[in-house]
Amino acid sequence: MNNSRFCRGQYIGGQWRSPAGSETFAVVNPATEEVIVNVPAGNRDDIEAAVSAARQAFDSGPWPRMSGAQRGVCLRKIAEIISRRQDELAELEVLDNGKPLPEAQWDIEDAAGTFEYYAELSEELDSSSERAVAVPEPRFSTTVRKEPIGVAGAIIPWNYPMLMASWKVAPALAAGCSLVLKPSEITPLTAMALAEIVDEAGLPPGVFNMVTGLGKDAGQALTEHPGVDKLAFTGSVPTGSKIMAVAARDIKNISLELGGKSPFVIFADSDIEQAVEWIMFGIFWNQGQVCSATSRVLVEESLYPKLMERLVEEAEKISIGEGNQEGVLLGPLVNADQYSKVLAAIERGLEEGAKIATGGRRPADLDKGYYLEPTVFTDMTEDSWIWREEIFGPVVCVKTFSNEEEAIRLANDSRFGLAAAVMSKDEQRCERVARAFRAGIVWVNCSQPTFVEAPWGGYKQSGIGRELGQWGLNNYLETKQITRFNGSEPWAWYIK
Ligand code: TXE
Repeated sequence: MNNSRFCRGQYIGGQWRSPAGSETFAVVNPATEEVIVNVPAGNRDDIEAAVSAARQAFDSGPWPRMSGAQRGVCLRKIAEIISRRQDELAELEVLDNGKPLPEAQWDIEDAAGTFEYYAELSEELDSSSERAVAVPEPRFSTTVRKEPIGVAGAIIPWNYPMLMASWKVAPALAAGCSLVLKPSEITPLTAMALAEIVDEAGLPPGVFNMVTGLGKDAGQALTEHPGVDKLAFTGSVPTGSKIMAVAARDIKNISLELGGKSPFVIFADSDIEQAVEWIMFGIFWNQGQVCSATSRVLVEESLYPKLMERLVEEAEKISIGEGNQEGVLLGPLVNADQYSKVLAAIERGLEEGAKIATGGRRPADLDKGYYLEPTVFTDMTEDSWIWREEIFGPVVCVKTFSNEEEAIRLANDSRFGLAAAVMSKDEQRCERVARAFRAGIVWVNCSQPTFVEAPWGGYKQSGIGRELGQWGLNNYLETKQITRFNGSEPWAWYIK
């Protein structure tokens, strides 16, 4: 692999610029624990340059003034290039994040699909961004316009590097914003490739900028910068909370997509094979490093023994290894920190008295890389740490319930509210439970399917706002009313 392209600096104002400082950080392959490349650690000066380029592009450049259709052409071009480079991008994602190749391929396809979808929404803006609203005074007429919000700062995590970038970059561009993207320092490679792609697509300089760097430096500087109008963040609750506090200082618009501890309620009339399949998809996909992972499984008592037997059997069959090996379904966790965090959570679960039905250890045949067996916990108490907190690994907690009311109570008893799932052959019961869940994303008889057309985001501490669909576009739009006086006489109060 040609690594020198990852060392050339930051993408600012339509070109690769030497970094302001000389600091770098190591990007590590989680399957081998070897350093892939050292990447520039952007600092406050890099962010200053990037925001100022974005500001100029927004305040006086062509992008926000173009028609939605013209912007749509550029977005489609980006989608095309992503599709053309799909194999290379997927391999990069495997190297950087560790996920199995078929999952990475899926992510890259979805990223291209996201740009295509927002190209359409951008085109639609030409006819939908201005509309009249009826006001009761005949001498006045009012129209409401949707306008781009300005310069966006997009801060993204490491679990779906390319896809999370596309969920923010595509709608921001469609709306007419310019932006600065700050990828996670753990997985910056596909964001750098995205800068190459945007460059090839020929966007006006400064519309898209990308700065690699640590959260505490580049991330913090971007959050604090007064030239940023909107912050879009996906990541942990503590970092989201810090960003919200900083944004409060100058009343920046924010959207936050944070963690979860999502429940999956399975009633006794469910098909066991289907239930096991969806449970595994809900917690072992992407090594369980999924914000919406259904990591708390609630099973009706009478189904529990049989379901546990099948779940353990199937979990033990999962092939674990390097993401680029054929047939591998579970790769390594993303880095040493995440690995020790998940191992510590398992330790804590055992100390709390919970039991491991399967997993919980490094696979015997893999002595390098951040590998962990798929892990199933049982017998945890309602107030235990592992039942209540996000682990962000291939670790599922299974608990029983005796009736619908108890299932709903246990499901909703969480500070999070990102996703929730229910399974039963009784459609009416599924509807009742779906409505009772306090969560932004609800799945019935499945777990995890995600569509770019539907809103994505959480209740409670899982975040603020929604990504994807029309809601994702609205994140980057301001609303302006223009009210016109059409009367011939003066307005009334002072001149009689
Ligand atoms: O997240 P952070 P980390 C959860 C998961 C994981 C934990 C920690 O539980 O174990 O978060 O992961 C940038 N100002 N999720 O440490 O810190 C940082 O550089 C501005 C859930 O990676 O939230 C990165 O780009 N930015 C999540 C991004 O924030 C800052 C996905 C996310 O990092 C910053 C990932 C600061 N002060 C982890 N500090 C999900 N919801 O899907 C850090 N950053």
